[in-house]
Amino acid sequence: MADAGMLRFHVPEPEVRPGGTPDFSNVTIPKAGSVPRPEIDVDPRTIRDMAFSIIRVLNRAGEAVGAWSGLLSDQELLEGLRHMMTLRTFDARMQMAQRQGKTSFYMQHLGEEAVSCAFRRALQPGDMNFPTYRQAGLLIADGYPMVTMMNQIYSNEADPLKGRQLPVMYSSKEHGFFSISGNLATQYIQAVGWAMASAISNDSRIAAAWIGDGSTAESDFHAALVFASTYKAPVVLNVVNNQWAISTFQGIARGGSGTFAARGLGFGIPSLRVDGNDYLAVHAVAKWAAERARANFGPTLVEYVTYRAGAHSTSDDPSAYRPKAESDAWPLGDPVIRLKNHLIHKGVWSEDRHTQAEAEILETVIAAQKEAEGHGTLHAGGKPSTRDMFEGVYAEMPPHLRRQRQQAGV
Ligand SMILES: Cc1ncc(C[n+]2csc(CCOP(=O)(O)OP(=O)(O)O)c2C)c(N)n1
Ligand SMILES: [Mg+2]
Repeated sequence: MADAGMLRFHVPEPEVRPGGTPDFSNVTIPKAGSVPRPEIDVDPRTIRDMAFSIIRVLNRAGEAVGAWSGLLSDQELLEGLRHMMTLRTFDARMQMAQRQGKTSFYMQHLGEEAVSCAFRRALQPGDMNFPTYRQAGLLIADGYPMVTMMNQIYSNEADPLKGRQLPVMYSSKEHGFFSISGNLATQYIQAVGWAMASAISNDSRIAAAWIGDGSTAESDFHAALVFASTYKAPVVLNVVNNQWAISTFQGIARGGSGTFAARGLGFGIPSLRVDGNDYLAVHAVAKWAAERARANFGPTLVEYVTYRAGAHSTSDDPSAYRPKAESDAWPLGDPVIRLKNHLIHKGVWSEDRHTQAEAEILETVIAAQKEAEGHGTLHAGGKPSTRDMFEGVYAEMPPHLRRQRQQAGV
């Protein structure tokens, strides 16, 4: 018997601190192709071990292997590579625009591009995502205009949200992208509710909920799992485990649980883990989960194992809380390089074509940026009108806002 009488308070500690040597020896990585692909009507009790493994398709040699491979054509994979490269370039330009004072704030996806870009491909028109701020790939991969995204980031006169949302909090019903809520984890209850409504009205559209590792500690996450499992809601429950929640390491939110995916097991929800930096694996698992939802088998919880290579946002400096070279040590590599190598291995891509594509994409992003800046930036050019601040939110404006609008003279 240990320490009878003396209680100790437990706080999970990260493996390393700034100045230390990055250490991911606790991340067990199964071989690509080693995890079987069950039928979509599988009894969840028989696949519990999948919540502790990692589904991977791309191996170190750049080959696609195993039961989860073979779903996408070369053309689709080349398109996927372009989506991820576009998102990365878009991020780099907008990050720079923030430093130049053209917007107040930006959040990038560096290292996580495969998750949202590949997921989008598993959905159908009319399906609805309830995203966080780190899934802009859902829009890029669905052909949403970059200029419109930039207009939102600049809060300029062409911003469809008219400056009422924080930069990067896009919204597009047509592209299945529900208005982003800054209050994290609300996405889960909203998505499950939307999915239940879709089932109640005998519709065919499914929902996708999005949450980060840190935000799973919110009670909304757990409440959503209760409803999703009880009513077998047609929803894909995505957990993006990028190892960090601003400066808090994933072990705090995960606590004593083996994995985030394992949270789903107590609810009887099939729960899988997937290599989030493997475009093919992300797509295959997303498709499996979407098919389950569409066939009335209910929710699937998917944990994407990835790494946030950049800062949390333009307001964050990760050198204060993690070793500088930690992202280089991340064992699942870089999603863009891995898909590029796969396509080169298949003989449908080359280093030269990649370099050329990078230049073309940069040119397209710069052209979009010029167009958006023609509509204004944070401190220059066109702005939404003061009147916009009062409109489009309430069906009937409350008296105190009516008074404020009068005071503002609009
Ligand atoms: C309910 C709520 N609590 C706190 C915050 C402040 N906040 C913004 S981002 C963030 C970290 C979230 O980390 P994670 O869920 O892992 O997502 P990631 O940023 O890594 O994608 C926090 C605490 C918030 N936006 N909403
Ligand atoms: Mg996180």
